[in-house]
Amino acid sequence: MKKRVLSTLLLMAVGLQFALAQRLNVIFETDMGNDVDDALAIDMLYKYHRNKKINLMAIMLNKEGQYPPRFIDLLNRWYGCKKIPIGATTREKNSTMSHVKNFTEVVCQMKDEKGRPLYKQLPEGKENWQDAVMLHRQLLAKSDDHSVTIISVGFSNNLSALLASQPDGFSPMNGKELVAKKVDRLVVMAGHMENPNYKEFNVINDVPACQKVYDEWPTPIYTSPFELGEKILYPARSIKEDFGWTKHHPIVDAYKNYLPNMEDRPTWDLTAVLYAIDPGQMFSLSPAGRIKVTDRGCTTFTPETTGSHYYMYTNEEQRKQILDYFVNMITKKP
Ligand SMILES: [Ca+2]
Repeated sequence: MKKRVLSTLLLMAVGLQFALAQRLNVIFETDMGNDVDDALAIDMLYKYHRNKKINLMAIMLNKEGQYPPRFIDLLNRWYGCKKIPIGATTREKNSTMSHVKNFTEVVCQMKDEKGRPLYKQLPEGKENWQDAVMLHRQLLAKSDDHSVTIISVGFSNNLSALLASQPDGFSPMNGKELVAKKVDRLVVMAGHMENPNYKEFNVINDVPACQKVYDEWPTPIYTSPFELGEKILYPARSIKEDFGWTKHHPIVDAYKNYLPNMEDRPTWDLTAVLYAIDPGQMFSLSPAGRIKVTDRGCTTFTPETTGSHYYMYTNEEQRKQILDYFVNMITKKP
């Protein structure tokens, strides 16, 4: 009898290890606060994490200010994922949107009928986030080789600084060596592959950093360009009608604050998350090639058999499938 219990336990342990090994390790880089597609995208990540499809190792802010990381802390608590570490950029005022009061601040400051914070969060004045580049290095150093997927849906400042980082207490490798050894691939929302004159927001907010990442990143890069997410609109109708199961929802509040007139919104950042984690047959992929970022912030793709850059595109059928997937997932309870 004892033997049987032991062998059952052993089988369970092996099964658990297998399940853990199957989980995709993900680090998320976001400019949360500039547009609400980051908020919709992170809803998906929390659900993948809670369903054990991924191990969300960290959430990194490449947008400056205290409210973007404060908002992530609030979301971590709301989704029951308090242990996910938060990294923040140390760079000051790096984006064209720095001056705008954005939904991260608004949602953090929402109050209930008794004047208390509507959503549980870190007390004012406290910080539980750390330097994003240090956190990247710390997490990569202890990861298995080629086991980490980085999804970047904002600016490239943190990733560029990671590449430039030097050996430290976490690893004797420099940033580029560390990425080459530990990262499997980078999935990015950036640029425009159909219009070589288009200055895409994520690119132009830090052109030198974006150039450095596309020129020097030592693993394959998969890019979801502007025109992909632009053609798949998240329906505001869903935000208005599909969340009756909860009185308060921080992503719904973020959406309403960002788009008070309740327009539909392109799904740029969501497409990068979906491609990285559960693409199915919903995307088509370019041949191998090389993406270059011009000094003006435009992007070009040149096919090259030895290239390590790819970009995604979709047909109408795929776009329908992707939109159904997004609405179905985002409207579900976590
Ligand atoms: Ca974004």
